Parts: sequence; structure tokens; C-alpha cells
Amino acid sequence: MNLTSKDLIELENQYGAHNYHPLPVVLDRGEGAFVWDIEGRKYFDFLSAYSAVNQGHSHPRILDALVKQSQKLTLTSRAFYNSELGKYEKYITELFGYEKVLPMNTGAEAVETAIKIARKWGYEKKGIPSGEAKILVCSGNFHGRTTTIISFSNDEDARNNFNPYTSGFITVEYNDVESLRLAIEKNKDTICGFLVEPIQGEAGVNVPDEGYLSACYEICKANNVLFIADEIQTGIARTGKMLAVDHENLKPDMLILGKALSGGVYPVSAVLANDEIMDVIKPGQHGSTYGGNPLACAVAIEALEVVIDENLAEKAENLGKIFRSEIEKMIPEFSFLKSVRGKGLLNAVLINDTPESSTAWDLCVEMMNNGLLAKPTHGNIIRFAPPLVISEADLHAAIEVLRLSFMNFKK
Ligand code: IF1
Repeated sequence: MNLTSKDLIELENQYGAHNYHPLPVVLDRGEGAFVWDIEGRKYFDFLSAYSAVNQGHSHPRILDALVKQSQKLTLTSRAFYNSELGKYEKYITELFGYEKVLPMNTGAEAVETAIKIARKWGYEKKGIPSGEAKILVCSGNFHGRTTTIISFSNDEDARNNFNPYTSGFITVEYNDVESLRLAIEKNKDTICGFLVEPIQGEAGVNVPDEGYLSACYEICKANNVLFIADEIQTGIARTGKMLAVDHENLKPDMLILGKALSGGVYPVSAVLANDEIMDVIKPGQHGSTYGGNPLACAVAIEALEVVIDENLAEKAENLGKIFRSEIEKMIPEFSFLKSVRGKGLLNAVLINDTPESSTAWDLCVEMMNNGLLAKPTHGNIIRFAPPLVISEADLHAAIEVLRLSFMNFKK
């Protein structure tokens, strides 16, 4: 039985929980910067699974690592040692310059892990009185979907009726150093950490002012507060450096990675920190059945090596400049385009309309019909984040698809 896109959408609609509102395209195959739908139509992928597929779809080296390891050993649990974990731990810690790594699977789990470590460090190392540890978070944050993480979200859809919430979080204004300074002054002795996205993804590729992150880092240092960077979306070469914090030469006390750590073939996430912080976690105090499994380890090493061998950070930096300058040129031609912003190949186009409007969605449908997939974040922002392996020629071809879509678009 050959199912059509319509049949497959109907199946999801009937049997799956309605927790997403996808564009009406059913993808069946991917290679590099391209995906194909079930009817064989080809599209530029300008979402990259929210930056998980930085290395491109079906990367032969990563698939090879996946297949080879899967034929040998996939999961042992951490009740035993496995022959891949130690090699992976050595590789990733040396690569990012930390003494220890704690392996998990999804991004949200890694964020939860960082929160738990920060609190425990707060009590055991900083001397915060029991039950009083607080973590500073930013307005407009997105760190995942667990009950604790949504407790400090400002997105009503993400939060509403999932209460009661976890306490112990204080929101400061993103991109506002004084807001952080004030919050720390008020609660000096009970704040253990500051959790921040170096560029906010969900908020619409919100790039903070140059120097913001360094200024926050200095304030954290001066007050014995852990600076915790969520690089799940911005890390692994997406913004033109291996890490987005590298743009300001910062070394977070805790670094959270996910998504492209596996090149999009398997859920792999990690928290990195030095011994002084990580050694608060003792046997039995935290873990995960799949965390650190040999398949994940083999895949993650290969996915990171691909990023380095193919100079993907440098590629993202250069191609990002081309993308933004080509979009800049189109802005005066189309009244519904407002501006473009971003870093490397994490970019967004802002639309002249309200966050409640459907303009960004309608434009994405038009782009889809012309062979390019991207997703709105809010009604007036579209994120553009192709796999970093896209060639310069293909990037220019994609920009022509955008131009065509803008020309066809009737607002
Ligand atoms: C969804 C957004 C992106 C993240 C950061 C942690 C996580 C994410 C900075 C959690 C996940 C995803 C999840 C996805 C939508 C998506 C997203 F629009 F919601 F904000 F990418 F921009 N920290 N982001 O961006 O990682 O547990 O999902 O592995 O549908 O929830 P996860």
C-alpha cells in the first residue's frame, strides 16, 4: 500500500497527540542540505531539525559510525563499564577544555542535570542554607519541556495548567547587564547559577549586544555564581564558532550541549564542567539508562570530528554573512520584510506584522510550495538555519527560492 502525504498526515492527526502544528509536508529522505517528501519533491532544509542536523542529513561518516557500533554493542546501562564511553569522555572534555563530562540524551535532560549540579554545588561548596538555592534565568528563555524547566518559562503555551511549578528561579531581563547585577546584589548569598542561551533561539534568534555575555560572566565570577551556558542550539559550529561563547572568548563554568552533538541521528546531550563543580555528583545521585551508551558515544565522536574536519564553523561564519547581506538587499523591495539578524547560519527574518499574525506562517507555506522549508517562531519571525554543509552555490540557489517566494507572496 502506497500512502500519500495526505494519508500520512491523516494518520498523525488521528493517532498522535496534537502537540505540534507542522507544515503540511511529509518528509521521507534527506541528504546534506536537502530533504525529499514522500512524493519525491526536493526541498532545501532551512530548519535542520532546530539545528540538530548541522553536519547535514545522512552524513556518511556519522551513519557509518552508527551502523558499525550498532552491530557491536548499543546499550549496557551504567551498571557496567562500556568500551566506548571512556574514549568519548576523553575526546569531548579535551575538545572543549573541561575536566569532566556528564552524558545524557535529550537537551532538556542536560539542562535539568546542570540545574541539579548547580544547586548541589550551591549547598556543598558555596554554603547556601538548605532549601534556599536560586538560579537566575532570562526573560524569553527556552530550555526544554520538563516541569521544572517550564516553571521558569515566560511562554504561556509552554506553562499554562502544568502547575504547580518548581520554585527557586529568578528571571532577569535578557541582554540587560544591570538587571543581572541587581538580582545578584539582592540575593548574593543564595544564588548558585546564571543559566543563559548565548543567542536566544525560540525568542526569535535574539542576538545580545556585544559584550553582554562577558559582562555577565564577570559579575558571576565576582559573586561566586556559576555561569551556565545552554549551547544546545547555538553550539557545534552553528553560529560561526564551535561555541557561541567563543565569540567573546568565554569559558562557562558549565556548558550544556545537545542536538548537533550527534548530527541528528540519535539523542545525545552532555554537561561539561571542571572537577571542582562536577565532583558534587556521587554514585547514585544522578543518571539515565541511555546516558553514555556506546552507540551515542561512537556517534558523538564522529559527529564532532566531522564538524572539525569539514571546517563547519568557518563555513557557517562565511555563509551566514552572504545570507544576511543577500536578504538585506531584498528588504527594500518587499514591504512585508522588516529586517534580518543572526550569527553564522543561525538567522531570522523579521516580518512587518504582529506576533499574533499568520504572516510568517503563510510565507513559510509559500516557501514550501517553492521548495524551501523553514519554520516561523511567532507570527512575525522566520528562522533560517540550513545544515552547515550547504555549498555556497546551493545557498545562492536557496536565496533565489526565497526571492521567488517573496515575489509570489500576497499579503
Ligand atoms: C520543541 C524552540 C528551538 C533549546 C535550547 C534546550 C532545548 C532546546 C536552547 C531542549 C530545544 C527545540 C525543542 C523543540 C523546538 C526547539 C526550539 F523553538 F522551541 F525554541 F530549537 F528553537 N535548550 N529546542 O533550543 O532540547 O529536550 O528538545 O532535546 O519542539 O520543543 P530537547
